[in-house]
Amino acid sequence: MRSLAASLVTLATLTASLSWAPPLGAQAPQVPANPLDEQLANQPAPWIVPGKWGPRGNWGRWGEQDKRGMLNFITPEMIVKAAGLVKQGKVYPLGEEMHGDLPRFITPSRFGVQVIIENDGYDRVTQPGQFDPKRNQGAASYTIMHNHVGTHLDTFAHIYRENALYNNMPPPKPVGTVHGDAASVQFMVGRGVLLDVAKYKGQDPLPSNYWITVDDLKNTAKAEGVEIQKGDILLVRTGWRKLWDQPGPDGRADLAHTKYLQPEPGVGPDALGFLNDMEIVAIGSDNAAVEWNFPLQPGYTRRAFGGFQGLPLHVDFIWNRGAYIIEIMNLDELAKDRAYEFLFVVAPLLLRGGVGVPINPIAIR
Ligand code: UVW
Repeated sequence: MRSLAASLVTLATLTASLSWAPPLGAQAPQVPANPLDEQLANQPAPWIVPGKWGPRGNWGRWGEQDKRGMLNFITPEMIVKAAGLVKQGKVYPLGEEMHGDLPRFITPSRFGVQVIIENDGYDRVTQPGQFDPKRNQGAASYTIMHNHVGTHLDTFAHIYRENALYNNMPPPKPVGTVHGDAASVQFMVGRGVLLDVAKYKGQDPLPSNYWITVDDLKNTAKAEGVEIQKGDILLVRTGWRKLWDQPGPDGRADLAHTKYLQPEPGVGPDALGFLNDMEIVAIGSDNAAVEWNFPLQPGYTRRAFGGFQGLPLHVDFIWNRGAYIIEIMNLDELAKDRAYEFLFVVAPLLLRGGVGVPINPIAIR
């Protein structure tokens, strides 16, 4: 009985990991290299090139105790300038609604959000169906939620190497993580720029596993008549979010979200140098991981940076540069209005120990 339970746990763990990890070699024939990936094969990974301020890219740039990384780059003057983009008073919520079947990856271990109404709440003071005019009625709820579902911010504790987070902070532990957590972010306010690559390429959504090149980013900005500036928060639209609710081949609801859970279009690692030069503080997208080849195409072996098999944009942004990643955004209204630059605001839940945090970013113009 015990060994049956152990096997079931192993099977469940294996199923969970297979939903995004490369399948075992025997099951997945090798896939030829993407030529863009091959071109970067002999380039050093950005995080192994010594930084200007310390042993890594931005480590030490804002002092040894700093927990906010690139957010320090945005000065009060830059916020005043970004606020000057507000001309119409139009506000765009960029978060997905949170519910039991919200977009997410790494299923089934990442379940939907469960909101539970407490069952001994205010209504207990009256009998069911009765109303006491001398009292109010009310309710309260609690929530069970994975922190990396729906629209969420990845904090520094999410990705680390060599047993240290960005800025040499200690890695997260089950209780008492206070480094690189959601509470350390405090706020994110600055100039936001939407790069609607799906519109620029005339394919909405972009094809599965499409590599968004650095030229795609620059050319999209040019086509939109907007300039990418130092310290920006860049939002890259792929159009992929609409696939979450696509019906199955029989035209009925696809509860497995088969189309969404394919390798998604995303930003290729050739863009990392440019994003670093432009001091990009955060990058967000309407896909699951912002970057190219997530989930990893079955049978694919990565070539860039000497065959690094992790997520290069995640390592460079979060670990090396102390920059932020926002995933599963809803950028459709902004795109519809061709709103390409705006004041961007995130006030994350100050969740101590939260490695990720669901957010509803706001664009205002
Ligand atoms: C990745 O970082 C790939 O995604 P998430 O934040 O959902 O774990």
